[in-house]
Amino acid sequence: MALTGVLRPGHAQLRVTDLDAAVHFYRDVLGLVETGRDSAGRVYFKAWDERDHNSVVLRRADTAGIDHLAFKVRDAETLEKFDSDLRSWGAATERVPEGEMLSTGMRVRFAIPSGHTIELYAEKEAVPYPGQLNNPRPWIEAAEHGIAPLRMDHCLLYGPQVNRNLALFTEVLGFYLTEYVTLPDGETKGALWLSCSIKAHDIAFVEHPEPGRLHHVSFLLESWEKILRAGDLMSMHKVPVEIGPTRHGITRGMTIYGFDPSGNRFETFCGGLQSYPDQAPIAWNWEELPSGLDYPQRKLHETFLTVVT
Ligand code: M3P
Ligand code: FE
Repeated sequence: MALTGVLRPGHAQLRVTDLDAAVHFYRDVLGLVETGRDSAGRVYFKAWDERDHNSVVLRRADTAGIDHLAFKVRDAETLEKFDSDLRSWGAATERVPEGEMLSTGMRVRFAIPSGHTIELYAEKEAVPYPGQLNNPRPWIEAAEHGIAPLRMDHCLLYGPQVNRNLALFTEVLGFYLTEYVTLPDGETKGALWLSCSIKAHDIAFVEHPEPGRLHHVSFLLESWEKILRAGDLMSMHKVPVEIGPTRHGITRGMTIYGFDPSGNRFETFCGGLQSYPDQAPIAWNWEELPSGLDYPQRKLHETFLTVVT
């Protein structure tokens, strides 16, 4: 088996200011499947085609944003090894016991230099839909409810010291750099796309003075047609759309960005490059950032660099 270590982004716990409005958005407009509510009032969702119990967890709070992004690792032994490697690197880890989140095993929690909380875990209950693992249909009725992405795919996080994040993710967690943007000095990396798989990215960072900010959580769709359908649904439900439908130069993905009712940005996207760890990362010059973001329009949408939660 080639894929070891960190497997994928597993779940994002988001803060929302109005839980009912958020549940309506994530369930009925985005089309995630609600899988549970816990005694702390958190609401759990998965995408219809995901197998594990949850990939988006909503918590009511006074400000929007991301509490933590968690990655699933291969097994318990791998989790122990990462815990000790993180400590050796100088990251203070703590353990969140099994059961603190529904259907989720023990998590190793740590802060990264950009001020975000990252977690690793090895266990999450699989809850496949009937027939998913035996002669499955290509889609089920739930795949037509709302935008209905296949999975939660990646997050873009804004904060300081992204080059220290780069060191942590590559030296300790086994990620590799797929693309980056250099600042006007032509050297310093100001935006980074990192993969732990063959995806164009599993996490990305942009240098930003305020720590711990969420730029977007992204959800995978199957095709450009599904992106256009998502745009129709966003308009039907008066979801504020920021950019798109268009194509990124960076990653080559096709995309729409919009905002949930609390102001957290989300992305629905499809396609994009596949990556391998032996390939040199793709560099983008600062002046080309507009085409990196929106290739057809070559437009640096100002809100993209300034609006975060
Ligand atoms: C994505 C993505 C920029 C491109 C962002 C790309 C900052 O969000 O999913 O590929 O130019
Ligand atoms: Fe994205």
